[in-house]
Amino acid sequence: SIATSEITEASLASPVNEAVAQPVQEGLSATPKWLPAWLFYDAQGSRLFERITHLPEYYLTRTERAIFTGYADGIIAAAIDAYATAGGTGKGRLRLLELGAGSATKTGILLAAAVRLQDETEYLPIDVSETAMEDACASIARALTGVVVQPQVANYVTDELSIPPHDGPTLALYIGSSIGNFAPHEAVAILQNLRAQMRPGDTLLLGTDLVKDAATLISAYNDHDGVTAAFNLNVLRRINRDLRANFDLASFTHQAIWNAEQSRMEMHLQSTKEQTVRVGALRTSFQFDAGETIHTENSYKFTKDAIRNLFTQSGFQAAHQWTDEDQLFAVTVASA
Ligand code: AVI
Repeated sequence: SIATSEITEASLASPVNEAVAQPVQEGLSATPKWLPAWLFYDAQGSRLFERITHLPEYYLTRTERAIFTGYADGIIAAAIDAYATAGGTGKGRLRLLELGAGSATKTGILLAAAVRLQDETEYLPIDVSETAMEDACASIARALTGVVVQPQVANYVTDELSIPPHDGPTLALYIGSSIGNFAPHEAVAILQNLRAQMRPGDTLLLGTDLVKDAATLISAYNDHDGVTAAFNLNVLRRINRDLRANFDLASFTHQAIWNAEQSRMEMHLQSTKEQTVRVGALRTSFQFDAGETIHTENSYKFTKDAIRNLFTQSGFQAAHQWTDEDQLFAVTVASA
């Protein structure tokens, strides 16, 4: 009967994921088309990103890790010194705060150095994803017994931060070139949000990818095994699933472009043919010309001057900087 089919259809239709629906509607209606980069990180996308971090072409993760391994004690000492220099009088030990749940291995290097230098350390990761944070916290707690973990679920991009007070210095970590995925004005806003919660003598450690030759950059975002291509295309699979769309992944190709003027790597998905894609949950069809692209990600690359400017604009003073010998990546500690 009609009644039965209506009930069935209503109960089978999954609720529309509004957080995904709104930006997809907006981005695919725009010219040129775009999608927000955070859409990459569903379960499959997070696994693909983890694989990217192990690729020979993707020098970022291993280079930052090598900098931490080589200079962890100096980094922790810089944070403790900055507090003393600012006249900090709190009796508590250095606390490490992290924007993003972080890769436990990289953060673990700094936490291990903090524990070595001062016995016990508080670790406060802040992330939107409770699951990502549970995983990170579990492996930190397993590997480092001297670390007291206090996770906080919050969106540091869209919401005002609220960091619990601490009777001693805080070193905030924003590593992995995560800042690079935001437009310059958004990057400043994120750091200002953090700055507003910091007290004199607190410090920020920022991991930034450096400007280098185009070939090195392009191969880091277009690897031989096609893992980055799969990561980029996965956003279409996610939209198919979350919004009942019918993207044919085989008719889009991965593009990685160095935009020297804007100092950023860009990822795009290019439609190989003229086609129409239906997004059921939006009750909308989107038209693609042959060769038309969707801009899916920016990854900004910094000069040392650009890093200094970013700090100045957001109320920090760069204090110490460490790089690898090939000047691929920079780790900078700045004080509030
Ligand atoms: C997470 N983020 C810093 C990565 C980057 O390099 O911008 C994401 C990524 N995109 C392609 N490969 C890796």
